[in-house]
Amino acid sequence: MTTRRLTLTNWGAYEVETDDHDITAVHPFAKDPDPSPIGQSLKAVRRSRVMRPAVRESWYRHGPGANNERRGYEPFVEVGWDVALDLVAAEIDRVRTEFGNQAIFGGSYGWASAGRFHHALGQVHRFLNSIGGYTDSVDDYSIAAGHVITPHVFGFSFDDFVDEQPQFPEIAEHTDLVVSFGGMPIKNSQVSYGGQGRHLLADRLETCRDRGVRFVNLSPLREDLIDAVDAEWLPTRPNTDAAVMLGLAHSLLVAGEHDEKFLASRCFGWERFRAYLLGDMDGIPKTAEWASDISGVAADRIRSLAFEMAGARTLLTVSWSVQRSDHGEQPYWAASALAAMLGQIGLPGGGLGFGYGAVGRVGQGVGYHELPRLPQGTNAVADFIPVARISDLLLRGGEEFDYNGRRLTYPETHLVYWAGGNPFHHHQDLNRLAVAWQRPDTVVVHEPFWNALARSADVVLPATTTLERSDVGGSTTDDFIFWMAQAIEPVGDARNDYDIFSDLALRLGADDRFTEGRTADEWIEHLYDRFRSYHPEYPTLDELQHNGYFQIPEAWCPPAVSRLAAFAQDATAFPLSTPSGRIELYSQTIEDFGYVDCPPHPAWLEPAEWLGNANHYPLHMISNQPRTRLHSQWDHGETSLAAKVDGREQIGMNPEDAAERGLEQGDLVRVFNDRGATLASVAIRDDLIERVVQLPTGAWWDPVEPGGLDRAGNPNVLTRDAGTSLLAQGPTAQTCLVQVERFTGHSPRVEAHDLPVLLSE
Ligand SMILES: Nc1nc2c(c(=O)[nH]1)N[C@H]1C(S)=C(S)[C@@H](COP(=O)(O)OP(=O)(O)OC[C@H]3O[C@@H](n4cnc5c(=O)[nH]c(N)nc54)[C@H](O)[C@@H]3O)O[C@H]1N2
Ligand SMILES: Nc1nc2c(c(=O)[nH]1)N[C@H]1C(S)=C(S)[C@@H](COP(=O)(O)OP(=O)(O)OC[C@H]3O[C@@H](n4cnc5c(=O)[nH]c(N)nc54)[C@H](O)[C@@H]3O)O[C@H]1N2
Ligand SMILES: [Mo]
Repeated sequence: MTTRRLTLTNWGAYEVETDDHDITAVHPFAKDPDPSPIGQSLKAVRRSRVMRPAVRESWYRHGPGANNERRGYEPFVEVGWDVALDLVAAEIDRVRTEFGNQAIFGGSYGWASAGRFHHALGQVHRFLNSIGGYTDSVDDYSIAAGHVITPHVFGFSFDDFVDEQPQFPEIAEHTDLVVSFGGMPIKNSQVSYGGQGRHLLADRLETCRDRGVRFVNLSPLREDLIDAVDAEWLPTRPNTDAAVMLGLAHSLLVAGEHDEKFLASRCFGWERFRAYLLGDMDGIPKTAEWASDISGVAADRIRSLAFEMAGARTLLTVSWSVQRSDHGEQPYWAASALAAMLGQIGLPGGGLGFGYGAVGRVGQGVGYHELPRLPQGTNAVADFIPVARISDLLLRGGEEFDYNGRRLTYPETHLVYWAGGNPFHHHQDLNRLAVAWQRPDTVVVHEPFWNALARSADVVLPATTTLERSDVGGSTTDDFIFWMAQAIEPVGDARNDYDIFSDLALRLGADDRFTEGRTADEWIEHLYDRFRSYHPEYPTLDELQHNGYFQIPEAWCPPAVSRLAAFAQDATAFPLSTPSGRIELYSQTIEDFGYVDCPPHPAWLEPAEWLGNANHYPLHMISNQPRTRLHSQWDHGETSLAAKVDGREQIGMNPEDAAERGLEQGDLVRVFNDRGATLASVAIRDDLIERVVQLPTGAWWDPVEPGGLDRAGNPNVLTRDAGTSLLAQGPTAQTCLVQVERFTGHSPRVEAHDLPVLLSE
């Protein structure tokens, strides 16, 4: 007999069809007009699974710290749950007693799975808080530089900025011209943190086009803005956006097309920024010609575009990827200054917005609403790292570092605990991470799958996937709430993160604090009932379970009110929370930090690696988000595998660059630089500018030996591990030069999805 049950993923809702045992089909949620193909990969739920708790052989036989250099390359001993939990509890207790809780790194960054209760990050943080605390991480890989620079410029948080920026219905109605740096990739909007009921971006963009909105796409890749909007593509060299923005700003200034009144009444530091544009300080006027030399965009087009922007209701958009680069704070600040010069910030459909298309919720027009939430407790440890400083933390314990005006110290780390993220996916310079990873005494990981993170652990505890448990699902800026019904029994001996932590908390004397006496199902009921006691208009849990989902009426989550609109109307009554009360085009605060790599006004700073200094490694690699998966999740599923060639990723390459190397479609190539090398299959594409190659993220890291060739096409063996600046310390994956050559050796089989060698006790 087959049964269909509704579930929710970070890329949308699906009905999962099962027979008595297996998933037989996956059907997109009927209300979703544009479902993501990634859902089909859920059928691989039994592949590459961690079936039983497993302990790295040397660690098992000789204890913490034994042969750490073999992490990632050793067999595992499979053990029973009691043995594994005793080992982990004893090790946590040893580390916290001998070194203190700051010696436990539990930042555990990652996307995990949808679900309000069974969310691995919420679970691991609550657990570590209950046992005395841990060193945490702040910001994220998505938008770290944006998080840190936005409050300096606008006086409120980046997340609020994104919620309050013009939404698509408003853009369709009011905007004439959208000038987009980095585009609005539809494939990216398929994903949303916590999941969403409907995918609407393609439809929203088409509505804009039908209403006559004109789109300009400044990006190295044409497909970043869909053809359906008839966008004008201005091919732009990677990491040169700040220069183009400055060239546009200079063009406005010298033509007198800037809004003096807005700059005088709504901005602070215009004189300083103006002097920089004119070259008063460095002798370099930031002319359209200057910007053209750097970016490759024609000077005439920069000038004419500036005038078009001044003459129309213009929305400037900047993708999140643009700030994931060396000095990534600058393009965001420069865009803010350019929008200020146009004087349209706060006007309907005008001004500036970040990350339309980055994830589904951006610009969707659905306001914030509450959802059940697992309390996290409080962390007794004050130490933290900016999230992308993980290798530095492990390599430089005891050393000081700078972050947003603070001088902090990396604690010494003895134990790393990870649940719900994959640093061997997300971090840059994986060969460096692998060296840093040898430092701690112990690494504990909860994972459903034998990916590179699980292989690089000492103790792997098998976790269930969404399909193996029930939960309430939804995200606070989507208009659906789901009952995520368990579809299959747990695979192997997998357990829910919550149940694993409950048993550990019991062993560590924190049972009451962690569980408060509730089972997982009791928690879900408790959290939902408490949520509903404030919102009696929502369905009961029984009703939700019965109907599968609930669509929240529009009136219950009105779009956020724009503070910038109020400020634009009356700057005295509604000042911004910046030191000046205005938009800061110059920041005394940042000046006082005295950072050599973050000037006090928007500026163009040459990136560490870009086409302007590509001597040794001549190609700029864009490692963007994969169309066929969420990061590294379900890399072993059918949607992901279908886009690979011989099990490895395809690298996009311009026909000229391919011809220069004698390469043809499907050829096997080695992509390399000083940091590492990986294999990929050539995909020739003419929608990519010359000297730029594109290798999506997410292939499970598959090195032949420590520090050696990666077989699967993981771009993070090539990317550089350095912060955007001392201000944000954000990741800079998009600042990366490489070389590509034909691989002439014997083509090694990709082993990424194989199981490690498993021994019995
Ligand atoms: N080169 C390059 N690198 C990048 C980026 C880039 O643009 N270029 N982008 C960066 C960005 S923006 C991000 S957000 C990061 C993403 O990096 P991550 O969020 O770390 O990547 P995921 O692959 O989503 O990792 C989630 C892990 O959680 C596991 N998991 C899923 N559900 C559960 C569960 O219920 N319990 C447990 N215990 N585990 C579970 C999955 O199997 C998977 O291993 O990558 C970053 N890395
Ligand atoms: N299908 C799918 N969707 C996803 C994800 C996924 O894993 N899979 N991950 C989600 C996550 S966690 C995040 S944070 C968002 C990220 O959203 P983004 O950061 O917007 O995504 P990317 O795909 O990294 O980059 C988008 C485009 O930016 C362009 N670009 C790169 N560097 C530059 C530059 O220097 N200048 C200009 N002008 N353009 C540049 C590239 O051509 C690239 O295709 O995506 C989300 N959406
Ligand atoms: Mo992200």
